[in-house]
Amino acid sequence: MRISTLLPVLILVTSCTAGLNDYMSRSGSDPTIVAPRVSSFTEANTVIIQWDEDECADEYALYRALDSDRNYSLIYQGTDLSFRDESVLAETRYLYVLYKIRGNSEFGPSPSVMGVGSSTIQDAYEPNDSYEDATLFTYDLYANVYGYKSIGFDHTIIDRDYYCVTVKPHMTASYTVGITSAPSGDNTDLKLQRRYYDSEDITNYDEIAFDNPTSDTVTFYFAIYLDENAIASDITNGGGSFLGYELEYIGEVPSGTGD
Ligand SMILES: [Ca+2]
Repeated sequence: MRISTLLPVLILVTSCTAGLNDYMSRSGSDPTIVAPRVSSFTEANTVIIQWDEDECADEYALYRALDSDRNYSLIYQGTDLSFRDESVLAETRYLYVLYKIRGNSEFGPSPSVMGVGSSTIQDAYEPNDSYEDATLFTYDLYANVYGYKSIGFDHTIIDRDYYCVTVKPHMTASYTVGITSAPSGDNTDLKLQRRYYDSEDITNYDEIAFDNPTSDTVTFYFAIYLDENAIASDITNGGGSFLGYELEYIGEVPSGTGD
């Protein structure tokens, strides 16, 4: 009985205290200038920009520019903590900066972040952007990698797809990475990096072997990504693209018998 009468009072006191703290911190210090976060490839032709709440700010103002001209204009102002930019052109790079508004003062700009309008979206195995998040290869799959660089190369987005394969004791397993639209044996714009090794070029549908001479099943890790030189060769133009590929299992032979 006593507890039930106390509870509403406690809740009221707690919320009042928080409100008072909000007000005091807001008037005491300026908002923090921080770059927003951006994701470009989860929905077609949509860039999503997010930022954290700042108790010292009344509102947020998001500005956007084409990477090609860097003339910023306001696209959102308000109290939300994210904005869906659906008015982007396909295959077009944008820069976003965030300002924070308190009273009549505007604080910013934040460092810029790059977003990309893209009609192609990331593959179904994302996020496999690190060895910890590597996709265990269990069957042939289609995926894609993307890479974009701004003019001046001050912003770079490079997708790296991490995979792992398990190879039985004393066996060598082979895989291919291929671009379906290109002939076998062609150079691709893709790179392969086996964990702990230097990167290597991927030749279209050439076999990539993982040799396990040990008596235990071994898991091999590797990454596939776009060659930086293929993304943008000219610092004054920037550039970027998506490239789809298939990863296939070819077969296995006893370790030491392959060529
Ligand atoms: Ca990918």
